[in-house]
Amino acid sequence: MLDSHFKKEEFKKAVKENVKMLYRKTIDEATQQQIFQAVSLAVKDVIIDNWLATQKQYEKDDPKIVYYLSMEFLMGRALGNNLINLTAYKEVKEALDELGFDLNVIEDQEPDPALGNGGLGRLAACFLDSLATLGYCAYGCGIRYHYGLFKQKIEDGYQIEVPDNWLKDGYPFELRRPEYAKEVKFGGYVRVEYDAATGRNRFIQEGYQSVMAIPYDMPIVGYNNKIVNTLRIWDAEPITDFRLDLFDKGEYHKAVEQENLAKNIVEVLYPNDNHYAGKELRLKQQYFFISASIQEAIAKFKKNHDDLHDLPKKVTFQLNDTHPTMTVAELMRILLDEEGMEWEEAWEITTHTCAYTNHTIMAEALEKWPIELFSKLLPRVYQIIEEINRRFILEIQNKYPGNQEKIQKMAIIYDGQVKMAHLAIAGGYSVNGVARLHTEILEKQELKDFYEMYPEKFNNKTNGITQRRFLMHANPLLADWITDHIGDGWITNLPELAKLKVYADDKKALQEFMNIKYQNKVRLAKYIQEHNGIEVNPHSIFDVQVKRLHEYKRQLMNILHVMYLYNEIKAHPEMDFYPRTFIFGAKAAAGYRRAKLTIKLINSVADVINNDASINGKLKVVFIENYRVSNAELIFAAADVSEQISTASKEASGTGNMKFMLNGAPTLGTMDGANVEIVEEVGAENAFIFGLTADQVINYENNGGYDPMQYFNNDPDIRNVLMQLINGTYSNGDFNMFHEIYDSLLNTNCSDRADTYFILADFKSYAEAQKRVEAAYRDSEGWAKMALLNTACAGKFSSDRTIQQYVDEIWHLDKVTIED
Ligand code: AZC
Repeated sequence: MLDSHFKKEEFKKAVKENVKMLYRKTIDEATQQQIFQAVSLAVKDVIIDNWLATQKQYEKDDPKIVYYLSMEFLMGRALGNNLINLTAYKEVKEALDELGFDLNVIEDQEPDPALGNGGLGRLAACFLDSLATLGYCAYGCGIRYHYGLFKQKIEDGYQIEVPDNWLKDGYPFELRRPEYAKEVKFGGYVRVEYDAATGRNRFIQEGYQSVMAIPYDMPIVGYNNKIVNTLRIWDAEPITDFRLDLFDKGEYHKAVEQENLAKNIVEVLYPNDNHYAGKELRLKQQYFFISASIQEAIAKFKKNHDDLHDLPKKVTFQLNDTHPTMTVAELMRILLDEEGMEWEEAWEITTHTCAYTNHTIMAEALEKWPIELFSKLLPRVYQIIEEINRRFILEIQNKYPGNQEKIQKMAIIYDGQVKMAHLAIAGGYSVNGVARLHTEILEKQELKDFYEMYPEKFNNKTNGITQRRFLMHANPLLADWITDHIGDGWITNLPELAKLKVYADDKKALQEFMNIKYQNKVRLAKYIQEHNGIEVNPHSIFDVQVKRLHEYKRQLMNILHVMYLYNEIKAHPEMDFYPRTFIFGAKAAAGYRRAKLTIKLINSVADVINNDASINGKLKVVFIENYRVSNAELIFAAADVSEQISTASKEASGTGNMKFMLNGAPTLGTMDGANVEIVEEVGAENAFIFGLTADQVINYENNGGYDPMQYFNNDPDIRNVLMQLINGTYSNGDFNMFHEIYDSLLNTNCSDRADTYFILADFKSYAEAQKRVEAAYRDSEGWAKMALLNTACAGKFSSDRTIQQYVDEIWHLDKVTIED
């Protein structure tokens, strides 16, 4: 493609024209940022034609639509990805070369849109890519946060959060669509009015404040198929025109409040991953984007269908975790209050249109809103939820007569709280987990009662990632090598990677494969040198853990093990030790104290070890600042070892694990999340598995029987490392600095359970697995084979496969092709 559209000379001309039009400059006067804007505009021009054509085709075919509703879309940069999917990357690179610019440098000018925290938001982004590539009609619906996830700076080893003003230079790929604006109402009260004509009550919200939701559309380019879908993110603006009456009435204060509401609501993304903070503004954000999205979806449906009873045939609302669960109530509100339906028919439509994905079993992530807050902010929606709850409890009583415990455990409103997961399950037709193990735990443990009541709703959809970004764009050397060997079918059919297996014993191929890894390591080493001022040896083992910082992900176990290795090397200087570089990248939620202290610990350990000349550079520790999608791409391509070491049962799936595997890094991990399926695909001999199983962990938890002190007492290595947390080894003699971490493991001083995440229980088994890694790496041919097999067996983990399963088993969408 771009085939017919893309002509190099025309493109160059367009870039020059754009620079002139936008900045009144010639291209040699323009800054790199200005060139980026001009190039993006030229690319957008091509995209817009396809976008229009896609729209036309959808109007003609009237396919079923999925609305992927998500508080988070962690898109990463668009320019490179769009060029890849337009199959114009190489041509544009050449064209820019001829103009004297380096496409990589131009790409680096783009802000990295971080409208998400971690796995959940990045999954949404991969799904959009796959939906467009597979030719399904899909809209991503979210929020246009003015500030994305904070930028991380490290100062004196501590994380500092800096605002991410990603819109400051203007974002060339977005399109403002004021003609689709929607009003969203908050607060006030509900007046009930009897309507004699229909014999029914009408519910009218009065005394409310409202904001205008203004959509911005971003194109989602499918791979080589001319399809361009839409990510629609909503901005908020005050309704000045509507509410001038308030000024007139002298209600100045109210009018200003309303202005502020609009300003605040979309200001910033909450920086929590897997954690519920219960802030009122967050609830406003949720209702804001859901109300706007559902209103728009219904308006669109009504444009070319006249019977809303057909909605489930034409529309699915997929709820990305419980954050968009308001959908259930908002859809009911529209059907009841605006469309005048009876409860039963509205409920029938709603429960066949909504579907829910669960992404975690972490209790602290469960959304439970106090009814006081909820009912004040959303009086009518709350009434509807009360009625849903009343009827749901009747259903429970019907099924389990006299069983009060069931009601207590399953009610949507209980103990003064609205339980969003319960609403999502009761109000939808599908509940899915994100990896096989995770879905099993949901069914047997976390959502057991719901599973027993509605087994038919439950299903698994193991996560996936897009190979277009995480192999083609992230690792062009490997992508080209693969295409040279097995053709380019893998780009849209990842299981074709299995054809690489025939090279597992081919010395030349293995050498080439590892040579590419080496070049990627050199590329990352350069980045680390530039950004951290640390020199790392590209011949050392690159052992990488990059993901959000969370206790359950156990970055702490990793760094404690590094401390242990360092002790070993110091104690046995003669010991044969293969050089290792431990690479970390992680943001901690701004208010997560212990996670931030873990970052400080990693940096402190790095300081001591990296500056100890006596170990001859055998060990290096690097904390990469501001881990995000753009540098992740460099990191995955360069990794030798993929650290996936969460406490078994806690990581719902993980998707970083898949990105490493795809780029030829074996997994060092627990039997958790999708690791289980990774091992199943690649074989246990091509991964390094250790630690307690999910069953063992759950068993300990249910029976309260784990005692970390026994490991501390009986294992001198563990004791030694833990003591170094409180004897100043890594804190210039400050005994207090890391005391909290020490306490958290042994519960000498803290309120929660000791070592909640079983670090001491798994420590020795982890250290032993690390020894196996080292031994395996020494056998360079054996390692090369293992690395290559990881890539060859990654076929299952494409988000194309995941999306096809959602389509076949939940959404039932129609495939669309663009007619020329
Ligand atoms: C994450 C899970 O922690 C991660 O294991 C999974 O791969 C990812 O979702 C995508 O499914 N969950 C979250 O980021 N957040 C919440 C609230 O679950």
